[in-house]
Amino acid sequence: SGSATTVAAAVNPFAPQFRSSIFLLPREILMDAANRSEDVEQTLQTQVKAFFDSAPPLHNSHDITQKLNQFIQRNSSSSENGDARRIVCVTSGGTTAPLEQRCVRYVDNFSSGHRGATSTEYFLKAGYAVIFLCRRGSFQPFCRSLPDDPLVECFEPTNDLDIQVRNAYSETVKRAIVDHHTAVAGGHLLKLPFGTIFEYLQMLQIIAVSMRCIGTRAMFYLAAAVSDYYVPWKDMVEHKIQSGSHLLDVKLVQVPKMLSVLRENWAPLAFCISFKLETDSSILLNKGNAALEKYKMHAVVANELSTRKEQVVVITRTEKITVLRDNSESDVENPLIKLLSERHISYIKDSSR
Ligand code: 9Z3
Repeated sequence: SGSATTVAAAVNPFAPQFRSSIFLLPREILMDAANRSEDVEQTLQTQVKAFFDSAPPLHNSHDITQKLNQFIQRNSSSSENGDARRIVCVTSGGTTAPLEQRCVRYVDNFSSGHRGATSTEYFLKAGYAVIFLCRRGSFQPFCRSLPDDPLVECFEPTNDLDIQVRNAYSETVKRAIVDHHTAVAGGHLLKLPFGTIFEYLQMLQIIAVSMRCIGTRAMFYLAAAVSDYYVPWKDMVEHKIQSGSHLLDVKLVQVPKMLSVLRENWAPLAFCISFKLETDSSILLNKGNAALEKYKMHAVVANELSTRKEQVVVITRTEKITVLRDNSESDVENPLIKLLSERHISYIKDSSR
């Protein structure tokens, strides 16, 4: 029928009425796509500039840069086996987006910091030096088996009002203090705390730029839960928002996607791993794949909120590997860090060919 012919023609680009456009179409599409990706790139650059221009400057950036340079230098001289250490920046905990400049209220992102703290311990075990960029007050390496209120629960006064470790905690406390001291005093662990999204992204940039000099020996393991939206500093009210109206009208702007900036500009040779968190497992792998493509990560670790301590999926361009913890006593981070460390070694070797 007539209408059937029309449909066939519409889907058949070789039909006579489409012939003239057949040769134009691919080039037009390409040009259009190129222009669009240039536009997207420009928009991103503009958003990134606006973000950093509007951010309240870090008050201790000089001190942070100095600590970083010393740390990187110390871990770049050859060890006993002749190799310089690999260095990983582990980000951990959630960033906050303040609603007031003199901040009383903020939007928070869920993350206890357990993943980052535990991973840091296994990275140190695997021979890495670790820059631990963590949310102030979140879980810390070597301290995760201590009770919530360690000072009053682990210690007790003696009869002459000295302090001693309670028997039940003596092994846990000793191990935490010795392991932590070994890592920090040995110069293999540098802890840098953040609170807001402004602090986090400025610090991540300083770290990435400082790590550029070690090339492929650098790894980024981005486990922090980073705000998607923020109030630009210049649009933020100075004082505490007063209650009174039943509608709080705050305009949140999208945080520019810094993962691509990290990969392309800040640390182009580093091995980069980002995390994808979802609560709906049916969309998790697709979202993980999309992040891998979009941000050109070397691997994406996909996890679902309720099972995140038992299993994760590592997605790379060629593989999808489910990583499970061995048993309820062990950590999924143990096999995960082993796998990522191996992949990092291969990446360094392949890049030096
Ligand atoms: C993660 O997915 C982490 O594994 C968790 C760890 C935050 C779930 P905990 O700290 O939990 O042990 O309690 N981190 C990334 C979360 C995130 O916000 N990812 C963004 C996204 O999924 C990309 S940067 O869109």
